Amino acid sequence: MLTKINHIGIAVKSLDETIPFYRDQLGMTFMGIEEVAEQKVKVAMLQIGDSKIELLEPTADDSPVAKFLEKNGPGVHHVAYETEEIEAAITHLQAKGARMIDTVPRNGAHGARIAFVHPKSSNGVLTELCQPGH
Ligand code: CMX
Repeated sequence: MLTKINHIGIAVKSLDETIPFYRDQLGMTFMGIEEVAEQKVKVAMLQIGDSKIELLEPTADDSPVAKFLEKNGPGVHHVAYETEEIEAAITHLQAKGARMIDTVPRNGAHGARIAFVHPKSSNGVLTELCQPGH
């Protein structure tokens, strides 16, 4: 049902100030920046091998990522698991007792369809299901 970790999301105050660490010091490939207006974030994706890091910068004071930064400061925000069948994955998790924030998938970066499991139901780690747009 879930095939691998698709990416790790990291909340940052500024993409411009953070990208050089991942691109220039760690040597990751910079894949570009996209605004996800619905989520009030700008997202930068970086890749190394088959692994991806998603940097998240809030675009408004009431963005969920702005709230996270206020409370915790910059750091790991979520772990995203890949699936080819997001509706089935949501149904499966609900049947197993998980509390979904999204019972219907919403739009994520790069044409993906995503759904979040509530952090209270996943031991404090915000967990995302992600069906890539391909
Ligand atoms: N990790 C752990 N706990 C988190 C959290 C996170 N990333 N974000 C919020 N929480 C906690 C809060 O601290 C809060 O805890 P308390 O009740 O103890 O205060 C609780 O969860 C509820 O948080 P909230 O922000 O008040 O609640 P909302 O229902 O408004 O939003 C959430 C919850 C997780 C959906 C939202 O904060 C969020 O982060 N949404 C996802 C945004 C995002 O990453 N979008 C980009 C996706 C792009 C992509 O991957 O393609």
